[in-house]
Amino acid sequence: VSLRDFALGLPKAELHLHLEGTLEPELKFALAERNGITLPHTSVEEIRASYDFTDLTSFLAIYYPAMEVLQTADDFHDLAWEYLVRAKAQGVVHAEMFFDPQAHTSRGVPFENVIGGYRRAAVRAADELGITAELILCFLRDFSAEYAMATLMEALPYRRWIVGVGLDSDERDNPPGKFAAVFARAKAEGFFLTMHCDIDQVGSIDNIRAVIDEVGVDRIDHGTNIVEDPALVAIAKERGLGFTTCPVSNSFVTEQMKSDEIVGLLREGVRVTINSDDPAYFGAYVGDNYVALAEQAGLSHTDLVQLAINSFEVSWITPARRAAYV
Ligand code: ES4
Ligand code: ZN
Repeated sequence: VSLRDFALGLPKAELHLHLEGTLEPELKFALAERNGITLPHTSVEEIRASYDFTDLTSFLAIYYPAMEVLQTADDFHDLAWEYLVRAKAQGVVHAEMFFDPQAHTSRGVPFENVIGGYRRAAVRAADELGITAELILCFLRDFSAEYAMATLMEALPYRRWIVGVGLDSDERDNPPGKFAAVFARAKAEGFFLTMHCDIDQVGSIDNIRAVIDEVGVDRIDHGTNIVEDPALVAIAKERGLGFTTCPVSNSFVTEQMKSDEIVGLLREGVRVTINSDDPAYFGAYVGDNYVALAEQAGLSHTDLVQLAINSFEVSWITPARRAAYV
């Protein structure tokens, strides 16, 4: 069996996936039509061509405006459902999916539409695809801590539908400490915690240290700059901390996949995982990311198996949550 077939067929969990980053040009076009929105583009090909960026800032400047087509609960359902169908074809048997409610509530879309549509797709995936899916509420770090706290409060009535909270968007000038109180409250409410520590940010290693020591996260999203501090790597390994890395995304927002860092951590026994981040924008779903990293770094079939094992070990599947599906 070819490396590609092996990588795609390998049962895996996807743990770093932004649902808003799964908006394929075809669906964007269809939703614009359904909602009577006039896009600046007249075809799917033009939308695809507009998904063009060179770094994180230019990516986010395309990413947020694209979401205007998402309005009703059905829209959010359709987005998540299409992702889950694609994910299944990539070997995903469990997905923990980020969603950015503030990217929608900030433009007047009710929180209920967002979470209601996403949850309906997750339940449907268990029924019709035989795969489990959970939601992780992500705060946008370029908005205020007060708005994040208000969003957390708005989410509490839906807590059974949310496994954990995360933090994403532009890390520059928005260090983890800005959200210390929000994450302390989320932890007290029983949510698992993760935060993005993006690649090669100013002060990356200090942010990673703060996220481990002060916030007390259960996982780190990206976080491969941790290799700059071997003592911190040793702590991460000892605690079994999970890292959700995204090779193809890295190659878009920086110059490279960061395969040396990812494989270095894997060889040291740190629980690194491979994920897709924003697959509609980066052109690679999670299995494709396994293949890309394997080809770049010369990984063996056994390495890929270890990466898949890691994805289950650092997932937030718990006996109680599993029981809720059966
Ligand atoms: C993101 Cl690549 C990336 N970085 C930061 N925040 C994000 N949200 C979605 N994709
Ligand atoms: Zn991400």
